Amino acid sequence: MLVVSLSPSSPLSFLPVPNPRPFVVSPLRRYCLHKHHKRRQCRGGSGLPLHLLHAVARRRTGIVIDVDEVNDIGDRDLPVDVSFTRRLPPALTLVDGIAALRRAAEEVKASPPAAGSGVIRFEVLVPPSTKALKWLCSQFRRSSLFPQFYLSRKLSSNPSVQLEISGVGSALCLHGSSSQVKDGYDMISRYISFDSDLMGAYGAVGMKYNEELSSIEEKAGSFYFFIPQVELTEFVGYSVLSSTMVWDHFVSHTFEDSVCLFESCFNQVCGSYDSAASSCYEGMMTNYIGESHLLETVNAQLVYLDGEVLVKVDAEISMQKEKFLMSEQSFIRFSPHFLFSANMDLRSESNKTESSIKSCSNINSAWASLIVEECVRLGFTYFCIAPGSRSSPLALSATGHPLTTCISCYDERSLGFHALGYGRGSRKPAIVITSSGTAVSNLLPSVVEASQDFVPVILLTADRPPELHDTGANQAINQVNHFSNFVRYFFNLPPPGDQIYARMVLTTIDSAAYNAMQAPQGPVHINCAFREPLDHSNQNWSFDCLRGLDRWFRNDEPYTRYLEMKMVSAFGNYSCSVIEVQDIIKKAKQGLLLVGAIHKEDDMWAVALLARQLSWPVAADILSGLRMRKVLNSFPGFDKSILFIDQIDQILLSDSVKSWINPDVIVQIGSRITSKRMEMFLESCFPSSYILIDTHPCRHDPSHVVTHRIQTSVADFAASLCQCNLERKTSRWKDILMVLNSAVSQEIMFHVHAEFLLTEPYVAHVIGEALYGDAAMFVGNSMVIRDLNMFGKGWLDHTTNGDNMMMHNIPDFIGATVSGNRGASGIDGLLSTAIGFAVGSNKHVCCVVGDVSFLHDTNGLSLLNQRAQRKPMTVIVINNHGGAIFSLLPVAKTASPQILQKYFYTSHDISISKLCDAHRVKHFLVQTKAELHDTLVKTHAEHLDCVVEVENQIDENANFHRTISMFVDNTATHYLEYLLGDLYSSTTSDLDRMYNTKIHAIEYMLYRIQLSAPRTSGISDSSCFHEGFILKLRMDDNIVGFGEVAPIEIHQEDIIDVEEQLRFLFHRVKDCELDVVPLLRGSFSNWIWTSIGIPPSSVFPSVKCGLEMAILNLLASQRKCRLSEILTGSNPLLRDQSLVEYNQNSSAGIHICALLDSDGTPMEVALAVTKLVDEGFTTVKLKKILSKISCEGWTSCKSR
Ligand SMILES: Cc1ncc(C[n+]2csc(CCOP(=O)(O)OP(=O)(O)O)c2C)c(N)n1
Repeated sequence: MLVVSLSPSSPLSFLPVPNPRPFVVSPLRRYCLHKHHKRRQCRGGSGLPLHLLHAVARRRTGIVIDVDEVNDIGDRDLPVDVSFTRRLPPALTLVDGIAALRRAAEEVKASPPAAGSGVIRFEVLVPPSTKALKWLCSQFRRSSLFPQFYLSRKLSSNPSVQLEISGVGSALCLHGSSSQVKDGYDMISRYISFDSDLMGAYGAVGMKYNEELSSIEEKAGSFYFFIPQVELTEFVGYSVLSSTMVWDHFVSHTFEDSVCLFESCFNQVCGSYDSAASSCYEGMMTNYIGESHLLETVNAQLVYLDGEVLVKVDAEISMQKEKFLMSEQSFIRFSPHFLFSANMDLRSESNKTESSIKSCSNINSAWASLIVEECVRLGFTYFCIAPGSRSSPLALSATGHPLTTCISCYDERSLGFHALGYGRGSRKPAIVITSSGTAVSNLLPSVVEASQDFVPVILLTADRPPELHDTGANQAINQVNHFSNFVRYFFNLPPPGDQIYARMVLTTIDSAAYNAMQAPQGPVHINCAFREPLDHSNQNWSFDCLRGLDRWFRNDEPYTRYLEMKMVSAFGNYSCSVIEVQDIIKKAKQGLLLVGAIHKEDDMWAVALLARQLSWPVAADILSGLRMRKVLNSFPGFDKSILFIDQIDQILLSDSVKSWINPDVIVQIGSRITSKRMEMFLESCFPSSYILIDTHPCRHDPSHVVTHRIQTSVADFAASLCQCNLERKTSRWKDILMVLNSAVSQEIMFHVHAEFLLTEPYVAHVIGEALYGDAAMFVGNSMVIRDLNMFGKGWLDHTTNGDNMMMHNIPDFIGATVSGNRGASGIDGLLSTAIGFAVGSNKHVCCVVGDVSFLHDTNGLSLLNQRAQRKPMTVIVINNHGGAIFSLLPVAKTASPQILQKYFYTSHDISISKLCDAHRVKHFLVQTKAELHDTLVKTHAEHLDCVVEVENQIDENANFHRTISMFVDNTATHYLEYLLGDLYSSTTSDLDRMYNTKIHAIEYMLYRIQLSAPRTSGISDSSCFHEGFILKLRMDDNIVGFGEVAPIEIHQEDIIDVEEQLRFLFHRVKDCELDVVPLLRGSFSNWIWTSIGIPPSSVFPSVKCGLEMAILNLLASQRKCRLSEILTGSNPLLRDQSLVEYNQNSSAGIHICALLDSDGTPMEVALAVTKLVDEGFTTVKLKKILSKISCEGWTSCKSR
């Protein structure tokens, strides 16, 4: 039995549990528990007298039902009268989300429901940086709203997903003891709405909580559950904020009461939440808990119930904790001073810093400890340490601090890149510690990359003291301003001495950190000279130098905090120049949204909302995270709300498209663009306005085309546009772009899949299949990033589908981070950067690099071997045995093969497998498509760090790239010509009309034709007739098109089944829009899927064929042209010659089809064909008798 009680007058008592489960807590957490057990003054965390807080807390409780006191349940176990959940549109920020919930509640308040009982729930998707624990700690420190809780639990998918939820307030509370357990659960289920997967109740079973006494006691059968007023549920890529209003006349809690409660709750929730706050959770937890008593126990673990769980427990009489969804970690605060937690990672006591600094054996060690502690307080806890003697004080302090994570590497160049990668992933700096001399110089490549691409890194380089400089002393070089203007800040710390106030050390770190994090972010360098002793040898020093640090010793915060004063205009208006930009955007006729490299998930979130708002076509760069977006909805076409022109780079291969596109306004988010073709296009297209948005102030405008430069976040920019009511315009230009994108995408897909060999474009095309859950990509330079930009595509996350609780209301897609070293685009340090990125982002990283790049950084393999605090990663090396990129550059046409091989490709036959072996890193070699797939599945399943080597050849790769480019160029040119051709240019809105064309009615008629001889393909009978259906489609404007549905036995089609399917299609096809594009190039199946909404494979071939024919005939009648023109475009003069040939070789000239028996000699057949051609037949189909692969009649021969 566990009994804990707490009242203002009695200290917390904690009696041992009879069969205690082992605590899953680290020594640190045990220590923290000990600290909080100390008796405190009877004051709440906010400093208010305790009794007052008690009173406030109780006033704000919603419905409370003590099940033990309910004698007669009656029909209270029936569902409430009204129960619904409304999902509001996604919000740009958490503040917007809160405002949206408030507005929704206001609406309900304005027209209150008449029902006597009900549950109304609102949910809003908020940006991914809104984290449950952070929200709780930063929001509710001074709140008098209780209970406040946090829980996390692993979902059982593979790999498991962590679900984190926190919440405040109680809309409903139900508690009771064993005798009434069943009825109690029935009563909870009364309130749980089944139309919301997220709705749940939280609490404890086997625990009796007494609110009056603030005590909790272990008691079998007891339960305490509450439905929170507001909760935040965190998912991969987004979070959901929800509010719940419950009223019930049975317990005299009216709708007005629930509104009152809601309002008082939201007044508190509106506090600020700084998503960018870099301080670590541990620090936040300490502040949040403040002076309260904390009880840590696994027995009082939170459990939670959703609708599904309730159904299961409902039938049970005796309740056990195991039957519920248990949290792995939980935390609940019932009052300002009564809280308990299970398995939480809480912060150590303060005051410890003072003693640890004062116990330093010498001043070097004291300064090093101050530096490390200040970094930790700033939230920078990742230390990358290179070996060296002069840096010993720093290395010893960093490794000795309880909250740091350290990694080492003998190669400073790799280490520097690793720190860069960490900064890329976490958007906060890693700290690099090196010795003096060339150890420092080796950091230059990574410093250059960090500087060019605005990645924060803090370099602490050890140095000799001044008296050893310029004297020929060993390993002493000039390290002052070593990185010149590649760093944002440099400071040369004097050698430590107790005559200097230690505060100076702290302000130096704070200043460096500020400069690293302030736009433009980047690397900062502090050179730290040390005299001996460099180890822990004793050497007296005076504590006088610590004067002024009392406040710092007492708290957990950095010495100097740099605060931002946000200027808010008195009228909430934007400046004239911003209004000017809004105006330009409003008036744009052909606006294009270009998304360059962006790094934060919140920015991807904001861009998606911005794109929806603008309704412009979106061209997303591979580094935007939106190109290889994670598709959450498995129904293709569901993300139609945004028109992604993913194939823009390839579409621009066509000169005619390039000169046609002509956007009048371009808005570019994120200043870096990968595609050179795109850059060249931007250079030549001269839009009237080119608006660039990025957080840094630098001139990133290589083509010198930017007319408006706005230094702001995407969210702020999108918010400014929210105000100007953009109208959703449809335009012919946009539609054509969509068509071109779809056609080129089909063309690419065809080529990469049709090629038997495992090609590099194929790898880029399917690599998304290797991603899952919260995966991210790191892409190398050279061909890899270009291939991904050309052939990469979104991916469907299979892992979260089954277990994602919100399948019905999830967004269509979310951004998936793709990172790369594009600041200076070096092929050095890529592996090390990728590993750092995996640590910093805490994601499953898939890294793809070329072989030369890989060889450039094999020392990075030593970092791969240290699995400290990171998820497993897959490194894919595209081994074409040299630098393939040069084979596609002009030099490949002029230089001799020998020169190319040796001085450009740097061809090699180095064994990647043996290099991996040497570092004990798992290696797989793949040579075929099947092997690639199998290996990716295997590495995923086994959670391994591994290198997957994809074998390839430079020349084959170059040829395949050229082939695809040629076909894509032709396709884009052909389609543009087709869409702009005579047929569509006669009136202004032909294309629009095309989209407005709907099937008005569908009819069919059975036909039966007498045959002169039995069918050659008949299996079951030798009947002399052929039967099928004539399909008639009619448009709104009474234009009709006919098709023939001719069931064929070898397709296992039966006339009755076919008729049944036709009848079914009657309803589905009516009112379907005739989007002409998917009908072409064999993509009729797409039309069936996206427009009719049924899987194409379930449609009989004869029905598919007849339907396609009827639609094509319909379109031909509508456009008063021949069927061939519908298929091939109208104006052959505009056509590229190779395209003409290509089309002539396929089916460009189909006029009439003829079917010919081929049972004669080849000569006889040839003569018969010649005769038919002379008669005007352009397409003749040969009937192959022996193999019985025959089609009955002409309906099937025109299908392409
Ligand atoms: C540090 C550095 N050195 C040289 C280059 C020039 N360079 C660009 S791509 C490339 C070849 C890369 O070969 P690989 O990594 O195998 O990729 P692939 O070209 O085969 O895709 C070289 C040497 C560079 N970008 N950075």
